[in-house]
Formats: sequence, structure tokens, C-alpha cells
Amino acid sequence: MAPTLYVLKTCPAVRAVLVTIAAIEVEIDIILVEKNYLYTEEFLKLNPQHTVPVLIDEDIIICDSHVIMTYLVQKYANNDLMYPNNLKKRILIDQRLYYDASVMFPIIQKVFKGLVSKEFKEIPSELKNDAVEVYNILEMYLSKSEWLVGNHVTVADISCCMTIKSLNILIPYDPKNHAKLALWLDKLNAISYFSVDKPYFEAYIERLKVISSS
Ligand SMILES: N[C@@H](CCC(=O)N[C@@H](CS)C(=O)NCC(=O)O)C(=O)O
Repeated sequence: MAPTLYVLKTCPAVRAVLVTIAAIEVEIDIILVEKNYLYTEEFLKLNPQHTVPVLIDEDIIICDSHVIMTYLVQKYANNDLMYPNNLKKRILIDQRLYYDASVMFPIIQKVFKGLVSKEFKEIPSELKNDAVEVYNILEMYLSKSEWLVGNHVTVADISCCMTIKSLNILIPYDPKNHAKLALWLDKLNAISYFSVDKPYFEAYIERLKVISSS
């Protein structure tokens, strides 16, 4: 039986998993849900954190996009290029994934939370500074290698790309100060399997328009 993935259409973390699925060409049953469903008893049994993505593969339930991505590559990819077995490469990939999970992605969450709750209408300078610091740090990583780790696209690139693409809509990076970042994003988005993100990214932008105008 194919694994099952619960998704919300607009979520950057979901989109990173969908690009990974397209990259390794694994068959997955996608269940598209609305946000209200995340708070139902049925879903809370799967994931008490009430977040998507959630992957179910036989008796395994995984509730974080980064873990889902590394799991799928290890279990289903034809090779280890996207998440190498080599420890030196793998720890750098893990570091970028944890940086995304703990620093980058939470900036998007804070912006959305502030806009939805109407705590602010303009994004506060503190959050803008946090985003610029992230852009600066990625610019530094990308001055050392073509991709975030080494000379092959890995799950670190996919995960961070989905976050940066989404964060950039909220707090744009400066292509003059972040030229390597801009080039990296363009190159990733030109890869064929990244095209799976198009309708989801458009849904994300639409959602933001609705929130900003309400
Ligand atoms: N660290 C998690 C974050 C997932 C996350 O925050 N998902 C959001 C949508 S983008 C969500 O499900 N929010 C619903 C909620 O928090 O109630 C991951 O990478 O999977």
C-alpha cells in the first residue's frame, strides 16, 4: 500500500515534501484537508501538534516535513544523492534542515500569526531583520558551494527553497546583496520536478492576499 500524506494546499512545509516526492518519483496518496480538520479528534490522534504535513507509511506516522523528506529519500529513492549516507555531508544537510525548522520557517509562522490575529498590518522591523539575517546566512553558505551542501541538490535545498520562496513574498530579499541566493532559487525553480509546486505556491500567494485584505 502506498504511503499517505496529509496536506494543506498553502503550506510551505507541505510543498517541500511534495517536491521531494516528485524528485524521487515515489507513489504517495495525497489527502488534501482544510485547516479546521487539523483540530478534529480524528486528526489529533495522528498528530497532537495539529500540523501538516503528516506521512503515514504502514505503522509509521511522521509529523514533520524535514523528517518526512529524509525518511522518504532513505526508504524510496534509487540513490542517496539527496540525503547522502556519507556522515560529513549528512550532518551538514541536517544542520541546514534544523536551521530551517528552528529559525527560518518560524519567521513565516510569526508573520502569518500576526497578520491573521491582526496584531499588526505592517510586518514589524524585528521580523524583517530576522529575515535579512537568514538571507545573509544562506548567501554565505552559497558562497562556499553551488548548493547548500556540496555539488548536488539535496533535501536541504528543497526545504530551504520552499521556505525562502514563501518568506520572500512577505519580506523580499535584496537581489544586490543576495545575488547567490537569487541565482540558487532560479536554478532550483528551473528543475523539472520543482514544477509540482506551481499551483501550491499560487494558492499560498492567494491566501496571503485574502489575509492582507481582510
Ligand atoms: N515543523 C513543521 C511545521 C509544520 C506547520 O507548522 N504546518 C502548518 C501549516 S504551514 C500547520 O499545519 N499549521 C496548523 C496549526 O499550527 O494549527 C514541519 O516542518 O512539518
